[in-house]
Amino acid sequence: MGNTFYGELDGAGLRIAVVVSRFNEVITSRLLAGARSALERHGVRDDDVDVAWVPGAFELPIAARRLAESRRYDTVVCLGAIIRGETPHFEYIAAEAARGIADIARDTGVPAIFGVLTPNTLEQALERAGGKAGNKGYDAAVSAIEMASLMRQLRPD
Ligand code: INI
Repeated sequence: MGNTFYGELDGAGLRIAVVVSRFNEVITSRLLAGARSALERHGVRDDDVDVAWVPGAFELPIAARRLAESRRYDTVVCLGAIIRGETPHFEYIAAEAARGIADIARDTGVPAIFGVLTPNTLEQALERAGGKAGNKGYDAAVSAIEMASLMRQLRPD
């Protein structure tokens, strides 16, 4: 029987970058608070968490890529909120954010976590940012810890 690898939810020693968009800040600040809470709860030191703010979700990939390429972080968490009702170009922004973030992980090998809400309404966004549907920022940070741990185990050396 071969090995089975899985990431552990122990954040001790991990260095994490969070990129968060200012657009819909009432939502994204709650996602960030959720992410910080998850990181703290899982043992990531506050000094090991760097945060970069960008104007909107469209700009998440370029900042996240710079951080990933720095090799200073085990993982980069991207947080944003694109609300369908607010923008006719919802699809363009959402698609670019998703593709851009996926490309970072593929191109750099650093896990880039998609913590971007794409709800139909502000109410739905609030539900997912600390409301009755939980906090997707918290969930994104937990995924980041799991992936960082897994990637450490899967190192070629
Ligand atoms: N950016 C978001 O993060 N969410 C949105 O809902 C949104 N809307 O509604 O337009 C949005 N637009 C800004 C966009 O991300 C860029 O910052 C802007 O187009 C400049 O490139």
